[in-house]
Amino acid sequence: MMPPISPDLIAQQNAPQADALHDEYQALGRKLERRGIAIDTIKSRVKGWSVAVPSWGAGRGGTRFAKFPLAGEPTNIHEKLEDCAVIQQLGRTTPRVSPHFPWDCVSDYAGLRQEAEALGLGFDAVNSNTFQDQPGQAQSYATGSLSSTVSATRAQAVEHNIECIEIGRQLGSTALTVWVGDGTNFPGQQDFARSFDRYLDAAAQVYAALPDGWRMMLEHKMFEPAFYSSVISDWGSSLMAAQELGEKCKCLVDLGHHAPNVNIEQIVARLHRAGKLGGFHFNDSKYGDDDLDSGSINPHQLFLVFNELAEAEANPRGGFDPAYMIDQSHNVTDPIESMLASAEAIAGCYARAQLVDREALHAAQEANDVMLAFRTLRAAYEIDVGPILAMARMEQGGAIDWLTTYRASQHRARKAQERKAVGLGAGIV
Ligand SMILES: [Mn+2]
Repeated sequence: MMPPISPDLIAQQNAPQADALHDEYQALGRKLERRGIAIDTIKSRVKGWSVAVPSWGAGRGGTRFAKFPLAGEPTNIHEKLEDCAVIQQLGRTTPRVSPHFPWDCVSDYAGLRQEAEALGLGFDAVNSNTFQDQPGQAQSYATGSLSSTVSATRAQAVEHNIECIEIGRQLGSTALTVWVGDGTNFPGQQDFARSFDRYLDAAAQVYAALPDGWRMMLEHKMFEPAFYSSVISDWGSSLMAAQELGEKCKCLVDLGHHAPNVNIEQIVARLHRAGKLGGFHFNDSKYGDDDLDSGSINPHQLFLVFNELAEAEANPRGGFDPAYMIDQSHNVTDPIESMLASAEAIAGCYARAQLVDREALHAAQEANDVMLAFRTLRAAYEIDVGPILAMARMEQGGAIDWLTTYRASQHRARKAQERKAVGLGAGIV
């Protein structure tokens, strides 16, 4: 299968920029060398680091109010894979796609896996969906799903999750991410303890179906669609559930799913301490679960999260293997451009966290030298790692300037001729 973007076009776009990039890379290399850091080592780590993209992120998202479709937007998993391949071709950081069911259902999963492989892609965690009803569904999730008071509804939600595991097995995935919208809108609507019990009982049936080597990741969210209480509302509830369910169950942190101003980097450190840090959903937020592009609002917070991840990696306490995924809603941009920008922002924070002088930081922490500890951390954040990321991309066949190259490819305009128009329905929020 031909890659969606011509490698010749990428090379042609890179050529006039290569000299400047080498110059900037070498200048940054000299700067880092004075701090005792070998730039090529950081570049190698960047090349070895990756983040998954969600299949639903390839389309225009929406808010609760509206969705503005884009001409040439993908309308099925095959077209979504094609766009994800463009993101990977140009950015070289996103080799895996996280599918979502039932939207990505097909009749032949072995064929879908081959199709992805031919595009240079693999599959990451599978995501179940019990937060909305599907046509023809026997039980409604209006009363909740895994925590519903209706036993037939809980059974249906369990069955759907087990079906997702089976699909994931065929796709080469090794993780199931479970987010439930279960909760209440009124005080007194449900009993907090009994709804948690019901959730745990149903989740245990899903857990029991996990194949060897699989993980089940619980994604907490404070509010929305339930606005008074959510069953798995925060990292405390998530941790309690993961500890009760067992070794294969971990907690997943979506950056937009917390109360405003919560110290997310500390949550990361706590979950790692408990051996329950399963993975991340990256996005950014100004007010709530805004699902804005990663690093677009608060890049410093993203850096601080990666600083904790670097600490965790250096001190694995029996295991460190978090699953990284972008989880955003692209309402006003081309999703390919947004995911390329986000992947670059996330990889940039990963790279900066590698530049922290950990020995100096730990020494300053032990000596209670507050300003030195702060300055040591901040010094890494202030370094422009752009040349490292661009060099890593170019050496792997990606684009130095992914935005200009993507636009020069006319990919979206070509797809607008080939693909059927997308409907005006509300997006996934
Ligand atoms: Mn998420």
